[in-house]
Amino acid sequence: MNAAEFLRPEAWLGQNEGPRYVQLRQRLESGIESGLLAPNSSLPPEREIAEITELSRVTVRKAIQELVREGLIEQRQGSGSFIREPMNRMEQSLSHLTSFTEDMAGRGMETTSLWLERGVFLPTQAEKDALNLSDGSEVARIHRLREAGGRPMALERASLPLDVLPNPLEVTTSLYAVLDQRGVRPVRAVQKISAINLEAREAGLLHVPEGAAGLSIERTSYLASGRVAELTRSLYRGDAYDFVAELRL
Ligand code: 16G
Repeated sequence: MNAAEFLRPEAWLGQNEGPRYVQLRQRLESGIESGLLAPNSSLPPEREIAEITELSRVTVRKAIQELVREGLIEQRQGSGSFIREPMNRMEQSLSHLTSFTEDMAGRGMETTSLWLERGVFLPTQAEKDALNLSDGSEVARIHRLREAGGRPMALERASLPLDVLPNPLEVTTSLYAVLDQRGVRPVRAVQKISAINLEAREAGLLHVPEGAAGLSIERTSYLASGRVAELTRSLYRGDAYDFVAELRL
């Protein structure tokens, strides 16, 4: 069956089954789910879908816009709408204090970073409080887009006291590898996870539509001495991760 046959309205469009754009959206979703509308293939043009389904172009556009918002379809300037490649979700254990580089290496993936900010700065009040910084002290900050296997995964902003990381420029790939070498790798961490909707700039960097679901994870990690080593806020793509915690009695 090709896309045009699949969209013929006799098979799915009903009089009393709710708004027509919702019915069309559901039909397209089921085509994507079953693989009939394959990843990276193009969707027939709006005009053609309108002809096949006998729906108005406004209705067709509305259905497609919802699929774009859901991240199932991508609109490429000048060349139409395409089915997006689904993200393979990754399971991430919440019981080991590992780094992004280690997590991805464990899955056979190489990581790369796009640097957004890296240097020594005056701390914000939140950094002062979290890192117990004394008045007048500065903070090392690294902000990067983290990619694995060439795909953007998370935006991460880490802040560390200068005695833990005096020179943030030393970090070229893994922050934890640098801390390890310096003998200040954290041994314990507390994480707070919250659901968010990604704002335009964040969504753009993560290659998802504005407002897409994301996970915000704030990690505060500690040295064996009890000193706070790191305050990091990571924004993960919501379609990329499942966080898994093991519970025992
Ligand atoms: C992880 C940590 C982050 C840490 C980073 C170090 C979470 C939620 N966050 O992304 O706190 O700074 O790893 O990674 O897991 P790196 O050693 O690869 O730079």
